[in-house]
Amino acid sequence: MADPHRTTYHFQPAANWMNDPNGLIQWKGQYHLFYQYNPLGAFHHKIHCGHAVSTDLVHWTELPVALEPTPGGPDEDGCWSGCAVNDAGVPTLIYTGTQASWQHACIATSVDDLLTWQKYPGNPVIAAPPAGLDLEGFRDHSAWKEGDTWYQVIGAGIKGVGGTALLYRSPDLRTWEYLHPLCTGDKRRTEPIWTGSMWECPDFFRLGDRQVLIVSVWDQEELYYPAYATGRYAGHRFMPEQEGMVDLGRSFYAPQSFADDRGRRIMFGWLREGRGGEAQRAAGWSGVMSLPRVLSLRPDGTLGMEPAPELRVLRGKHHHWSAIDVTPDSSPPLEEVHGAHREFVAELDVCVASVFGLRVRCAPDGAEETLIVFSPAERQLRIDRTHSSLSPDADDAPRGGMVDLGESERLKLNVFLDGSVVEVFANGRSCLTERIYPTRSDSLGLGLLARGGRARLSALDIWEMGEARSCYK
Ligand code: DQQ
Repeated sequence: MADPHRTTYHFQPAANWMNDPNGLIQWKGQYHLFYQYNPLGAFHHKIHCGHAVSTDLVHWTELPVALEPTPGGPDEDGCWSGCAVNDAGVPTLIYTGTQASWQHACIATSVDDLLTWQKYPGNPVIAAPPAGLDLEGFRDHSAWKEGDTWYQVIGAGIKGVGGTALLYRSPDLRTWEYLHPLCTGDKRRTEPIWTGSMWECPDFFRLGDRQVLIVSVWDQEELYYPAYATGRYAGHRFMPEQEGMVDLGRSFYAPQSFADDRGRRIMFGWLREGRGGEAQRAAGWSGVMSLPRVLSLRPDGTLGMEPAPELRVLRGKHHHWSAIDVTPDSSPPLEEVHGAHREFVAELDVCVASVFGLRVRCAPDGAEETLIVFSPAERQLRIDRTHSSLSPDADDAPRGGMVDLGESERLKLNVFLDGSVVEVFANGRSCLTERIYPTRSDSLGLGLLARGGRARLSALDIWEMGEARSCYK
């Protein structure tokens, strides 16, 4: 029987462990997705660089592994996260080689349109962190070119201070000179968001008339969430102006973005599991890639995020309702659209209710159900997983945060349900992604809920989603 927790339209390899997206690049019309991958099983170990391609961001073909650790080499214990650049026609990966406790920058190039990769014999190109800094971690790369000069930032933490992105420059991607921290956080500061003691996977890019820095917040061996800052970049220093969460959940992590040939900035993130290691090994797989998110800069300097419109190709049978009233005692029956792989668009018109929500993956007797709920007074969007799974192993922590709606702005939810993934986009700017593991094969029900009053939806659209099965070579 097919594994009900696997996705049918989010990318995931056929089996084994996957984590961060790496080296995202569009090359000769094809989108390339590299990712952290362990071909030996569903656990993080001796990480290789997996590879998949797509012509539409939706249907992916898994290709042979792009990089594997070289015994005795500077990446013998893992080819960790990095980015891809076009070096005057030469595709080049900049990644972190790990060797025991060492983390150092390595590069590899391809002469056959990214299919096979040759490691630079002079690796590592940056053998050690800069002298004089007491650092926690030294890994993950975001590179760009200014004139004839390459720049990159490497994620780290300055002990006792906070996360940092260390700036380097190079004439040729092979010799690098350390400049200074591009930007450093303060681990004691909690507002507007806490950014931990070390930053993984920095991603630094231009968006509109601002520069954006996204980092994944790490602290004492724990992975938290990606945070973003938009601001000014001058004198090779970054001055944040607006800061926020990239996703209000705790599954989406280590995102990376790239510019496509239409000038869009597209981001993918790793959707971490919400169940224990044993369950992951037993399933034979771990990790899912998020849907592609198109980024934009909003007028107030915050980050906008929408699902890539290419995903609409997956929309199958369509169900539409308009002007729906939901009260604590009655809501329209949605039996005909039950399922585990659906897209919803719900537009809230009037909400007198204290809580409005969608119920997904519900068992007929209510033993399992997941709630995606919005409280208008606090403008809080949450996923309530208290009853998502009868399994004691499944993470049931509530997750969520504020969707900062304007005075007369109405909530518009775009929800993607795909096996164990719930990925929510709210009003083109807030995302909330979590993993759920219903145990019962009949936990497929969908519904609406209102508490403490009436809610009216101006429209509800639900699509049965087609499969974007990856092909395997
Ligand atoms: N994953 C990689 C690291 C990175 C971390 C290792 C973030 O390079 O810091 O698999 O999830």
